[in-house]
Amino acid sequence: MKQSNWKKHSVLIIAIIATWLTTYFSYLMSFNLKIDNVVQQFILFLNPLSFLLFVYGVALFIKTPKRRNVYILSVSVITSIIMFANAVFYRFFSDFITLPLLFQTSNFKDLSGSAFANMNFTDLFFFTDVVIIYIAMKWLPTVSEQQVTKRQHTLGRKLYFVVSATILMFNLGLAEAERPQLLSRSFDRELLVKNIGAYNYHLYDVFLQSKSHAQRVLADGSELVEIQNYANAKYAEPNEEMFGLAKDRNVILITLESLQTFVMNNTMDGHVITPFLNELSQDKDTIYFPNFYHQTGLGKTSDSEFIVENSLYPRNGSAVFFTHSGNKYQSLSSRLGENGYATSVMHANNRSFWNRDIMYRALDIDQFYDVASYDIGENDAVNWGMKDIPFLEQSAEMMQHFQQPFATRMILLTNHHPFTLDEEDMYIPKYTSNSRTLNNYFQTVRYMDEAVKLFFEDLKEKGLYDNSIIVMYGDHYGISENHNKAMGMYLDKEITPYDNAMLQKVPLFIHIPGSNKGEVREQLGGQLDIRPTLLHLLGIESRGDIQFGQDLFSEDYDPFVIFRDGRFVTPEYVYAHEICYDTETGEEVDIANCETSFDRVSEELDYSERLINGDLLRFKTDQSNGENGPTLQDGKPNPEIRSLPQ
Ligand code: GP9
Ligand code: MN
Repeated sequence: MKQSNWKKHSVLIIAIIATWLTTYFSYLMSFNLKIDNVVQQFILFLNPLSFLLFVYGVALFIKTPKRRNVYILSVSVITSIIMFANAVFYRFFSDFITLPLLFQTSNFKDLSGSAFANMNFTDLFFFTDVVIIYIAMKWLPTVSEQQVTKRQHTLGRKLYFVVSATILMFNLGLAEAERPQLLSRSFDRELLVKNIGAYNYHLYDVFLQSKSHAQRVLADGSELVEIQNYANAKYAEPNEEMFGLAKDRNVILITLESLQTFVMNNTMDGHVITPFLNELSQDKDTIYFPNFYHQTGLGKTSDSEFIVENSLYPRNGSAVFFTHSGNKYQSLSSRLGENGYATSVMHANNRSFWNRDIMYRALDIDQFYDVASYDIGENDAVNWGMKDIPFLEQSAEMMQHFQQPFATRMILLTNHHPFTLDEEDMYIPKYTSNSRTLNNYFQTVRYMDEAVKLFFEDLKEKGLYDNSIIVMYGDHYGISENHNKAMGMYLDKEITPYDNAMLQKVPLFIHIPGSNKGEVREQLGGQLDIRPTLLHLLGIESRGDIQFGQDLFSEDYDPFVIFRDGRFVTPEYVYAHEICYDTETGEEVDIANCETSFDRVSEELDYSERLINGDLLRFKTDQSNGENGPTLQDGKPNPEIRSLPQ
């Protein structure tokens, strides 16, 4: 290009460089990306460039300088917003935004509290490029069109796009060398962003989402056979001693919001954090699982509900409660319903939040006691809504009038980010670290512990205790990786990816009054195991159901926990952030030890994903369970789905 041509495009060049650098520094500032070597650092630096060259390059086709500037400025604003939104999102979810979430606007109102708590003044940094470009436009002289001939124009443009494409190829080549199978194992969004960049990742996400939409349209029953075979092979026979142990009892399944196992049997500045749960974990009637993991993804609480109901993995990169509430499922609730249980969910939030009202129909839940079923007095709400103590108190009240046997899932709310609490509910002081989130967390956990204790007393008083089985589990982490520093201070160690994986442990309590089966069971387990375990305790067969979890009490139980993001834990190894660790010691070991399990992990996650994306359960005809099993056939809506109260 001639001198004049450089001049003519100086705004464009400045724009590309400014956005490129702003993006790169945004990566460094906002995301906790694990970079191991110089090549990875270089890929990270390079990865925004190809996309920016293409998207800014469109300006070369715009003739009028004024319009061209408007276009360039718009691109810079949009890219800045993308990075800014991702950064805010990341602080809460430790993950990157995916397309379906952007369309979940009905949640934005409720999420905004958390979102605002996650914004800083320094976030203006994301718009640095916009300012630079604007100044460049004001100060640099506009060069007229005539100085360059048409031929030079076309040649220059061609060269520009050839260079852009070459950079893209170079980037992909480097990424593939660094991380083989990058695109086929795309459940790890961090890897994608690290290697192909945030913008290309979003494009790829659009492609994936459209593909999953097409999958449903194109799916037929034949795929189901393979998946059914896999599930059948994985089925673990119930343990004779445990099968039917809680037969005909009421089921009370409590979601302990954001509760992680690290607070159990632990103290904070000398204060016991979970006195009641500690005691319960040692109770003669409680089987407590300290090595049990959540397997949720972006859908968090709703994902945990999905897992417990279906023993399937939630969706990759979106909340299945939103994307697949029209599917056919063979849920825990429908199984219990067939066996004479009155099923319900109790949760003092709007019924439409997380699309619950719609999804609960698909899950065949009889009743949803939402916020409208509760009387929320002046001091009864904090943070996201009704406090756990009055919620559980009023729920126990309602339960007395339930038709028995009943199976109800209760979802707590107070121990939710940003973990705010009224003064009078603080049983212990705050922690002191650089993370307000962690500082508050201990207090809200302590409050929840108190709420559960009072609830147990209430159940006893109301005569509901002896004839029930009470299962409680933590739904997902409360403290994201964003708080590693503060966590490190609390745990008195530097937090590695191994520790982060270990921190995904959530407690599971199976409390069967009068059973005398209490023990602390060290075996591994994950949320997908809850469905088969519970069904078998109630004496309900689950053979033939398509589920990927196993009965935790089965002699054939295979301890292998797969996280939704592809990390996994076995009794020997933990795989996290592309590193293989020894489960016992947390020491790094040769990656080959973990590599042998890669196929298994991909296969299982892929089966689950295909089952959901293709809505394959609509093709299931249930032979194995005889009269017990529902007959799901041709994808027509089930006429017997009971409607939820308005
Ligand atoms: C809100 C509750 C919290 O209804 O389920 O959801 P979460 O943010 O934990 O997914
Ligand atoms: Mn939750």
